[in-house]
Amino acid sequence: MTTTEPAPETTAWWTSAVVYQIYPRSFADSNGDGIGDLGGIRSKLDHLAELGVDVIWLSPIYRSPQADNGYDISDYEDIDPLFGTLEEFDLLLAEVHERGMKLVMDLVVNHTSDEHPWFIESRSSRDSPKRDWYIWRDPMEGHEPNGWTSAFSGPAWTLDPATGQYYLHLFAAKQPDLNWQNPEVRAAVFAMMNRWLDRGVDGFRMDVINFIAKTEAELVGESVQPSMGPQIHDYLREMHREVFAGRDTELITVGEMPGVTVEDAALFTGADREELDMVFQFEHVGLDHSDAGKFDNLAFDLVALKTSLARWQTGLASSGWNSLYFGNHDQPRSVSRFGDDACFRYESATLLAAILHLHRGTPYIYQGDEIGMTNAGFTTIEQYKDIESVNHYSEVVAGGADPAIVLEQMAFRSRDNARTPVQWTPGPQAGFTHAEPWIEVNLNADTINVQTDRAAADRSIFEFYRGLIALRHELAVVALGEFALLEPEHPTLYAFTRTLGSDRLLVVGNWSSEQLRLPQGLTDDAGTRLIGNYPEWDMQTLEPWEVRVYSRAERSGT
Ligand code: TEU
Ligand code: CA
Repeated sequence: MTTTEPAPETTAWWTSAVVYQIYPRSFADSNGDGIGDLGGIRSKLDHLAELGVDVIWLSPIYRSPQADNGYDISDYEDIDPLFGTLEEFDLLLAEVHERGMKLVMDLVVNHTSDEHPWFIESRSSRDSPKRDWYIWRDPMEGHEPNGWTSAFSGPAWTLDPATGQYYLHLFAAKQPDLNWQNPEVRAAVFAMMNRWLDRGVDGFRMDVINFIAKTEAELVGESVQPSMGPQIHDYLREMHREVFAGRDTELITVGEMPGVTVEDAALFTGADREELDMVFQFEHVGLDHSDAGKFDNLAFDLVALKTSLARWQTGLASSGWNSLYFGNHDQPRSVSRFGDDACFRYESATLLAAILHLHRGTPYIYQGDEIGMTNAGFTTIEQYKDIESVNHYSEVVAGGADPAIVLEQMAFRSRDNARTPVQWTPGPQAGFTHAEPWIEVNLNADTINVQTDRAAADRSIFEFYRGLIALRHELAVVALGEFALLEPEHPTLYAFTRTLGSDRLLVVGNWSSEQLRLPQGLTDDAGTRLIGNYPEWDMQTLEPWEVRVYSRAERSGT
C-alpha cells in the first residue's frame, strides 16, 4: 500500500472515537445491595455523555457465579440478577443510543463457568455429546497431563473424580476452557454473538481471545503455558464471516491478547484480513514486573516505555490499528503506577491522559481515571476480594513468604486497586451505594470524587479529558497523523510529533516531579498551545508533570 492511498482503517469511525470502560460492580449501585448495577449505569449516562466518549464497554454482566467477577459465565443469554434484567438492559442500550453513544459487550469465550449447562453436561460422562466441548485428558502417570499453570495459581488442570479425567482451565478451576477445535462450540458461540448484535449492541471486547487456539507448551517466565496455535486466524476469520460480515463498519471489535507481538497484531488488525479492528497488547504494562512474578515490582523505566509504545506506533502505521490504554480492571491505577499521586496528582493524571490520547490509536478510559482515582491503599488481606490476589497470597505465604512483604507488593500491583467503587460525591460511601459496598471505598474519597473534581474550575481532570476527547473529534491529525518519537533516550521527557499533510502537533511532557529544561530548539516553531495542564508556561522549561500540546495549524490556543 502506498502512502498516498489511505489504509482502509483510516476511514473507520473508531479512529476518532474514545471508549470508556465500565466495571459494573464498582460503578454505581441503584438498589442498595452494595454492588453496582445497570440502574446505576443508567443514572450516570449524562456524566459519560458530558465527558464526550463515543463508546461504552461493559465488563461482563451475564449470569455468573461471580468466581472471577463475571469473567466466569453460566448463561450467555441472560443478565445476572445482581446487575438487573434483560428488560433493563434494553432500556440501558436505548438510553446509550439516544445520547449518540455505542455500547460494547465483553465476550468471554475462551472459557465458561463450571456451572454453565454446557460444562455440567460435558462432565456428566465420557460419552456425553458435549464431552468434547471442553478439553479433557487422561492422567499422566497419576498426575496432570502436563505442567501448564493457571493464571490464578496452581496447575491448569483439575481432576474430575467421577470420570477420572482432568479438564483444562487456564484461569480458575471454576473457569473450564472451551474446546474451539470443535465446530459445534464455534457455531454455538457465533449464534450467541449474533443474538446480541441483533439486540442492538455495537461490538465486543473479546477476553483473552488469543488463548482460544492452543498448541504445545511454552515457557512464559516461570510458568508453563500453551502457545498460541496458528488456527487463531482461521477462528477469527470464521467469526468475522459468521457474525460481523455485512454489518462490521458500524461495529467495533477489540481482542484482548496477553503476550501478542506487534507482528501478530498487524495480522490480527490488518483491514484486508477481516479478523479484528484492534487488539489490547500487554508489552507496555509488563515492563515494570516480570512474567515470572506478576507481583514483583521492578523499577519503572520511561525510556523502555517510550521505546515500546513507539515500536507499536510504527509497527501498525501502514496497516492495522492500536488500542491505547494505561489502565483497566486488571491493572493498578495509572496515576499511582506511572504518576505522582501524592504531590502532583492533577498534573500527572492529566499528563498521562494527554500522552495516551495523542498517540495514534483508539484511547480507552477506565472508570475513575477521568477524576484521577488512585490505588486502593489496602493494608490487610481481608480487604482484598480478587481471586488472583487472594490465591496468590495464600500460595506464597504457605510457601514461606513474609506476609508483610506480600501485602506491600499487592498494594502496588493487585487488580483490586482499580476495582474500588467509583467516587461520586464526598460523604458516606462516596455516593456509590447506601449500603455496605462489596469492596471498601478508598479512604481519599472525600477529596477525590466526581463532584469535587468537576467543580475545580482550572484543575478539573474531567475537564482536561473532555478537552482531549474534543480534540480527537475535531482534528484529523489527532486521529490519523503519523507518529514520530523525539528524544528517545531522554529519561524524563516524553516528546513526539503527529503529522498529517501540513498539520503538525508537538507533544512535550515532563514525566517527573522535578523541573525539566527542554532540549535546545525543541519547541521553536511549535505553533500555538492547544492544551496543557499549567495555566502559564515558559517556552524553555517544563514544570513537574507539565504537558503541552502545540499545533502548527491555523487555530487559536486555549
Ligand atoms: O484477563 C486476562 C489476563 O491475562 C490478565 O490481565 C489477568 O487479569 C490476570 O492478571 C492474569 O494473570 C482477562 C480479564 O480481563 C480478567 O479480568 C479475567 O480475570 C481473565 O481474563 C479471565 O477471564
Ligand atoms: Ca446493586
